[in-house]
Amino acid sequence: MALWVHENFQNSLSMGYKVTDMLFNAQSKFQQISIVETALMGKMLLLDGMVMTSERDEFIYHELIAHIPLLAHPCPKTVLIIGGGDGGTLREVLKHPTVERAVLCEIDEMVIDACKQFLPTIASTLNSEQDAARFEIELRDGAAYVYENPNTFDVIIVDSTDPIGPGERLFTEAFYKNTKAALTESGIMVNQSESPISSPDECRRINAMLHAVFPVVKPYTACVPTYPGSQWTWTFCSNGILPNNNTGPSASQPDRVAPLTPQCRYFNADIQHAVFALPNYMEALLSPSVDRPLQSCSRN
Ligand code: AG3
Repeated sequence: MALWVHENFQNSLSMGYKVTDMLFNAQSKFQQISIVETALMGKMLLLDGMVMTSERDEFIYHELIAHIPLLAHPCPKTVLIIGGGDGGTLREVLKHPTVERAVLCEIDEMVIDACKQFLPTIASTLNSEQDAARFEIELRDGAAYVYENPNTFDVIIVDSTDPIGPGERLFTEAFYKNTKAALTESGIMVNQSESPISSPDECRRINAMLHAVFPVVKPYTACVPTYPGSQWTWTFCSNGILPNNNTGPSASQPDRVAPLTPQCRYFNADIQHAVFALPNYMEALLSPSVDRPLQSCSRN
């Protein structure tokens, strides 16, 4: 009998993949960690039964969460990744030659170890001796780490799970305030901000909290086929720097896009702008000027 793995999303939606091999399955101090080989999507990492990444579509998520903020910053040298234990975001961050110090703050060491062993293409940087001098790993709760490191990072990337389990505290206004304080003056924060199709209320709540903390809040979107709802969002936040800013502080940016593009499968100069184009339903969902109580944001 064929073996299948299903992500059962909020008891309402099931996404299933045919499994050809079970590579790792263990309960850590924090969560259930599974890595399976699937027939269609390659190897796949699940945490507490939720799909975190797959070899087939991971590049979309990891390239967008890293290159959008890094290219908007005039010269990113210090970067903090919160979560991201699979190493995919770190791999993209270190494609930027200005980055001298990247800190990967992951709460669960077992995620890192399992991905290093069973997802080597995603965790390539974690296994690389050549890159070792440019990154360090903090086995810590990201919320505590940002609180203890004010005014330190040019870019902070929150590569978290959903707002349940260990990731929950990474979706609070208090955490966003501490993240803002951990940024340098021209700093930029990007987080993964869920799906406007499968979690519209969550998307809107995250957006409203970010607006309460950051002067610039710009959601962007793309399709990540293995996530529930498929259509996904990330949110760019800063004290004033805008994404795609070709005048002002990021004027040198086209020079940085050209050498990056051949190293990417998704990202290029057109995508850098296009991901900020929001369909009308997302604009309405996320626009701060549309004053609506959260509960009126219905699913139909
Ligand atoms: N971060 C997880 C995105 C959330 C997916 N949600 C879900 N499957 N219910 C991905 C981490 C990859 N580095």
